[in-house]
Amino acid sequence: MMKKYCMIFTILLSLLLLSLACEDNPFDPNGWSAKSHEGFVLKWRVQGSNLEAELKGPSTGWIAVGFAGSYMMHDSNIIIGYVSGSSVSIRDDFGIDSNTHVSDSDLQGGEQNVSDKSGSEGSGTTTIYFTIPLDSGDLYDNALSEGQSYNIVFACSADGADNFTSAYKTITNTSITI
Ligand SMILES: [Ca+2]
Ligand SMILES: [Ca+2]
Repeated sequence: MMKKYCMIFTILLSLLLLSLACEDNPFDPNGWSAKSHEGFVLKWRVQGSNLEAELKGPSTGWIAVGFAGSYMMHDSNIIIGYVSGSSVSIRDDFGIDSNTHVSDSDLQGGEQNVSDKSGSEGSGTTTIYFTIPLDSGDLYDNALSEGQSYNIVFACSADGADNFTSAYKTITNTSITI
């Protein structure tokens, strides 16, 4: 009997260690995965042909995540947002070089493809929620496929920079599997 309990305990412990070892969290019952990196936390899940996302970053100014670019912001589909009082502003951008992002609306043929926008501000942090198509067809959004790994950029401004234009304070690359 004791041996049986030992075995169950060992299996449970192994499962726990296995789940801790995975950078994403495949055991979330609602299908959410998460990535923490240098003060940023990105949560995401595929819903039909869309990607639902929540981004928390270490600034009360703007925060941003860029999907499937090359180095830093370059060629990334960037979603940037800030919260000012009760107003939440979130924009669909594109990284035209490693540290410059432009609204898709200002690029030829580009358009805004971010929906279900909301957000909140905490002590030293901002959180934004949004939905983007996995494949918008826009040249300035990068098509994503479930199960594939992508380069990700996280960036944020200094505290209080409630706009889309201030310089970044932090920028960092990582990767996720959609
Ligand atoms: Ca777009
Ligand atoms: Ca874009």
